[in-house]
Amino acid sequence: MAKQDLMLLESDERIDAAATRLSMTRREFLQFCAVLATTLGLPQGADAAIAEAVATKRRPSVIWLHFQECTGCTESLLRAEHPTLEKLILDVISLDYHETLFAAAGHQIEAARLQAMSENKGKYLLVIEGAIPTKDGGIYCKIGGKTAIELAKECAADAAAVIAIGSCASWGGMPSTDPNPTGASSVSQVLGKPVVTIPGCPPNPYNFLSSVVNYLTFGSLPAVDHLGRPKFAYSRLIHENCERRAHFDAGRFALEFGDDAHRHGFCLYKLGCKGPETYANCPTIQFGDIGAGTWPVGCGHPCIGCTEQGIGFTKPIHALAKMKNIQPGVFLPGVVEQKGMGATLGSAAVLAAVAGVAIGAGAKLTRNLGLSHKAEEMEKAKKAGKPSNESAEV
Ligand code: FSX
Ligand code: SF4
Ligand code: F3S
Repeated sequence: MAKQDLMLLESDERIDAAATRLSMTRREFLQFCAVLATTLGLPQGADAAIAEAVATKRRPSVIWLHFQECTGCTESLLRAEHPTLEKLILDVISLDYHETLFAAAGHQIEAARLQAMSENKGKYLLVIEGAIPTKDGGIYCKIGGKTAIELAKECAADAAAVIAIGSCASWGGMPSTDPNPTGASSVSQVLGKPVVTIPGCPPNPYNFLSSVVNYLTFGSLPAVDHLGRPKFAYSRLIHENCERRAHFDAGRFALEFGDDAHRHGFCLYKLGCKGPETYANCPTIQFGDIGAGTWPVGCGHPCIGCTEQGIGFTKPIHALAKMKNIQPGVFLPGVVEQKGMGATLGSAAVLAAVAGVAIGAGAKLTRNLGLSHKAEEMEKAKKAGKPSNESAEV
């Protein structure tokens, strides 16, 4: 659709009705559709298609199962500061089974699940929150007398698509942490086939909403990477879009929580930030709808890599991240000598990277992180009045 189509929809009664249903003005509703289209990385015109789909299409039935987890995924959907998000999610899907949100319990809720599954055979979306314990026949998580393994397989059999929401369902997450006493496994391991995964502990609710809106509008879930993660949300390292990246490039690091550098908003790499090895859109999409800076690094805490298997809940919080991509940010900061030797050394490495010797520069950058650390140690020693005859070189 062309751009003016979205404007034409402004006078469409169906859009008015959808906006009223969502307690939004028509303009807010259309803006929201434009934001979703942008989030999904869709071409021009997709905003109009999304608006029409949300306003007119039959909402897909969703069966939502809970296994080994903390219910944070559901909480993050429902506890958005801005009430619209939760409303939207519950408006674009027909939530036909959800253990924590349903007033019904026991036989009633089991009957609701079976009814929704048979009425929407082959068409419903199955969303699984939580890991699946597989040790000892799966006895560590049972609902209505059935193990999580049995329930997942039964519900997946006639589903149009399966979404594993949260890191627990995506790759085992926190319950699978060593020594993994219950054999907590991912949905795809248990089903023996790939599923769409939306990792994060909790995941960003917009990534779920955008995936479902994609399904509603185009009849399929968004394109995914080799781990089943929607590419629109997980194709960039956190480090690539981090608001503190300029400090990283200039070698300005916080060394302790609460030190001057930390209070100045410098890079958290040396406090163990896993942004350089974690794929997610946290810095761009942020959390909670309450303005800039509302994501872990924005709030002053290093990223723990909660979306990334092998990093979150696995690698110690203070361990340094591996540099997966040494490309510098587009906007290089000016190098300020008074920021200390670390600044000069780190920045020199970045300049080497710009020069295009990718592998060599990568090695150099990593080496220089060490050197800048050395330089900081030397500065500390100098301040403490201890003699040091070491010289740092690039
Ligand atoms: Fe909790 Fe969800 Fe973490 Fe897991 O999110 S927020 S433990 S990813 O399954 O409820
Ligand atoms: Fe941001 Fe962390 Fe990268 Fe520093 S290391 S720029 S805090 S993502
Ligand atoms: Fe998780 Fe890191 Fe984002 S801790 S929420 S992946 S910033």
